[in-house]
Amino acid sequence: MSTVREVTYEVLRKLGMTVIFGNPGSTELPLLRDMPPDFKYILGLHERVAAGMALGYALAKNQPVFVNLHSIASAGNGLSAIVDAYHNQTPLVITTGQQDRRHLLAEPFLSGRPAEVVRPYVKWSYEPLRAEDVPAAIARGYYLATQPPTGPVFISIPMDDWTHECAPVEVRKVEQSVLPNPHALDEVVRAIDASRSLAIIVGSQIEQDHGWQEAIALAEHLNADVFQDPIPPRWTFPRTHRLFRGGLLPAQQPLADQLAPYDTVIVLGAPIFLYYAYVPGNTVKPGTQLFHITNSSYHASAALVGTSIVGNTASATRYLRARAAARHGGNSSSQATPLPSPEPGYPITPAYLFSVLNRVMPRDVIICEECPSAKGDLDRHLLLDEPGSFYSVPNGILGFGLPAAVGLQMGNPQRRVVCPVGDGSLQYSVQALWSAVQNNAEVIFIVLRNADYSALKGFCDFTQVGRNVPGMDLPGIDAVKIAEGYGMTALEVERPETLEPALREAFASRGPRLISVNIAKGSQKCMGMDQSVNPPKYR
Ligand SMILES: Cc1ncc(C[n+]2csc(CCOP(=O)(O)OP(=O)(O)O)c2C)c(N)n1
Repeated sequence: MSTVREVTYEVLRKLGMTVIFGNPGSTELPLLRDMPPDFKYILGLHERVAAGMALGYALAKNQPVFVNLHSIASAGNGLSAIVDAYHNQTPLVITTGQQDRRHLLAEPFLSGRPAEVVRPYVKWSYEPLRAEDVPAAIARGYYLATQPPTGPVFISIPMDDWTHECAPVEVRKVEQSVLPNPHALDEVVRAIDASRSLAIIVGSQIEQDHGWQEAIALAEHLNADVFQDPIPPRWTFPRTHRLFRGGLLPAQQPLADQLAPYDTVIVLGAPIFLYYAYVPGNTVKPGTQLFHITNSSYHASAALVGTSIVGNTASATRYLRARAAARHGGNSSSQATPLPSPEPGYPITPAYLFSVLNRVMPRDVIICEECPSAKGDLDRHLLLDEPGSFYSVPNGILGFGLPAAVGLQMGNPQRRVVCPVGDGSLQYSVQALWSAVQNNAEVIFIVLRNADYSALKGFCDFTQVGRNVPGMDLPGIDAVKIAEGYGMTALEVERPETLEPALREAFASRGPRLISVNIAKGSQKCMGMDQSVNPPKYR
């Protein structure tokens, strides 16, 4: 008879989860000992990093990834990455060790209730009742994680379970695609055909559902204006496409104002809507018809207005294109005007940094972004047209960027990953630099060093909180020395004329590296919004 441990490795192998991201402790050692040679263990020096790299790897591969954390200790430390995976709809099968069942009642050292701690942010949280249920629970977790809306699951495993005898577990095929109801889509077709001005809002599920080409084909067929959803976790439409109109603002009234010219709006694969600042108003102008096509019944239930249709977004898009009449002549007077080139002033501005990066980067580069006050400049200046080009996180927890970039690079060795990261954001998962070096993940980390929390200062101005707030400045942090301490090649850029050579040299070289760019402090805007949107006042 095999053991729980042996059957588990067999299940993981059959499910294609042979890369394990983790941080070990005593409660995991009975699993990790003598790991089969076809498995690879990727160590994260902090659980936020281990689970965060797994998240990036799963995003790159578009398939579930196995994570092995350490007891309640890791469940806490890794929680923010689990929340990221939840909001990014990323399938992860996360396990932690638990103390030996035989004395759990006495609450020994390292025992805890990790399954309860993470429960709100996973699709399933479980501690098997019997040791021999462990492999089947992992398989069940996999099936749940891959069911739209995809997301993380969590299993806590007592450390004595691995040596128990266990029968083999059959790995099943579970087909997860859910087709949207054609009758509901026919209503959208009728609305499109009757509409005089049409907008399509694209969201991250288009990539999850492999619908990139379908979204372009639909937009071209309908000559519709296309907007990216607010605070997007992915870019899901070519940035230089003639129909692309940019991103939506993350607040009610400003967003409704952007969509005011349209009588019909179709949201494809995004929530309705992700807001940040509270600027009350309409979701869309009264009278505008809104249709919401989503693979997430959760998003459908949370939408503020409109008709939601749940199902695979790529199938829905194909259906609409096949049935709606082609439209000629765009709606829009809002043809994008070319951006003026930012000046190479001193200190370097984020806009200049990104305009130079856009000039020198390969067109298939992958951007993994975490630069709060410079988000808008990045959005305007990086013009990428390939699928899978942009990753961020739609929940505002800092620490996503570095580990996700490493995981994305490991899962995409043929495309270079660039991680523009704020000097504050860098500190929330800085140990990922070590993992990049150890795994030769060739990420180019670009630190935007403005020596403060500019986004927060911007928010203070935006909402009239005032600037008399503690904890806003970050003097005395040398990202170059930190990176070098982890074994990474790093350099500082101070003058605008040295920026382009530094970036060119980074792209020409192999291996990970960090470029710390001293930049001007952020503006008074908040995610692209200024005082004209009538922001809330917290004073
Ligand atoms: C884990 C976490 N802690 C704190 C915050 C609050 N926060 C939002 S933006 C920000 C500043 C980030 O600084 P930096 O990365 O240097 O970017 P900048 O604001 O300077 O552009 C902070 C601290 C957060 N979002 N997440």
